[in-house]
Amino acid sequence: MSYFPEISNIPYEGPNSRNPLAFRWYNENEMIEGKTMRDHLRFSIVYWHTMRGGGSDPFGMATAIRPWDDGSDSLDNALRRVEVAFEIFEKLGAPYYAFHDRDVAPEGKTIAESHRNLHKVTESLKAHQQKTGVKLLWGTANMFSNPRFMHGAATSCNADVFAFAASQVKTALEVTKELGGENYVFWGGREGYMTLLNTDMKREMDHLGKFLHMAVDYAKKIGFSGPFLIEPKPKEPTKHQYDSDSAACINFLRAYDLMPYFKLNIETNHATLAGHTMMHELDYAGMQGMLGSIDANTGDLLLGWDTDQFPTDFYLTAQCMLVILKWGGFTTGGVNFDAKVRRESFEPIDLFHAHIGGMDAFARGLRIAAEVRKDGVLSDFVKHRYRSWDSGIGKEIESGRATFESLDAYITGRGEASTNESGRQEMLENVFNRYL
Ligand code: XLS
Ligand code: NI
Ligand code: NI
Repeated sequence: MSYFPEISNIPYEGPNSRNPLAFRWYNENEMIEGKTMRDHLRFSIVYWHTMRGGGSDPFGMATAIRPWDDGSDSLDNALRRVEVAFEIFEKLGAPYYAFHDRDVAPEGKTIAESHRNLHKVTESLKAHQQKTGVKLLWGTANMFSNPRFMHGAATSCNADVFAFAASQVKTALEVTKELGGENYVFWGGREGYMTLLNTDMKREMDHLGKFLHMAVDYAKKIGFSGPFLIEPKPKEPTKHQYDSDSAACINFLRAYDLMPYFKLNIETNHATLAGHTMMHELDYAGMQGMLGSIDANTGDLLLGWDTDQFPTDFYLTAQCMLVILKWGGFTTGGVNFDAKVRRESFEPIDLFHAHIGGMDAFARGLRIAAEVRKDGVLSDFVKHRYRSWDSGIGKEIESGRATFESLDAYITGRGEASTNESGRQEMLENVFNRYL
């Protein structure tokens, strides 16, 4: 049975197509830099927004009442959603999806019942994966919605809540492994604080370090080898989230000896909430070998919260892809659309338009980035800009032979530094625009 009989598999029709249900840029088998577009982009659809988002906001209830969803918390309803989800994944030609435990299966009255529900739905997810070839990019546990997590999960002041979270992640890891998930994500929704007046930050962060080590140990035990990913976000829901940006996460991982097991899952809208560009966050992670995956979306620069909109801006996607390609592209990660349709876009077909737009925006971004790299104008400029480090005094400093005394003698002999050159930002922006 089909839930979208009027929609066929979305075809690639090329840039001149006027068909809103076709790709204009995403041609999955086309080769770019020696790899298919499918393998470069590794698109993934999220269960939480696409299957569970209804458009409710602090001022009103859900607007998107899905015809297949009876609104109940029953297992039957959860299992029906799986059918719908895989029809969407398949018709869009997305090779991956991602979910939280509570997106796919209802929470029970006890934790044992919740685990049973999750295992039950996992059987169906597995069968659908086998039937369609769609794979799991990552699994995660929702440890932020239920009121028990009001003070945090691994960083709660209540040790029982820590234990509850541990049990939840243990099961989520088992399920992710069972489904062949390629990564496991931690987004610390409530891992942070509102006021230091009631918070022992040192103790909370130590607990978080312990928690993640337990996850690493358990993953080893059950043979889950995919990397763990931390998803930085600076605020919302808490005022100070511990995993605030790439630099803070990497510092935390290094301080708690977790570097070998973790990478980052970087989200565009979280980068901008942190006061950074997405490119900065990607480059910072990339230079430390910590770029794992991305949550592709975009924020509204006029609104100061996580609006999770679908990315449509080629300038943004081209710059993202330029940094991602620079650091070697994805291995286990991918372009995961952590994005939701607007509250006003309440019809099921809007889910298709949204994903087609996001996939095309990243496909176009990939094409642009590859052209920029092929011509090499930008990378040549950067290389040339740093040429004073390739020989002479620069080379001596980089190779570790220079000291304050030797540099003092060198510059005293010359009397003044050599003349600076323009950074040419405006010219480079014009060069970049040639490729758009
Ligand atoms: C919320 C986060 C969340 C994670 C998964 O802002 O983006 O959706 O991606 O827990
Ligand atoms: Ni996210
Ligand atoms: Ni987000």
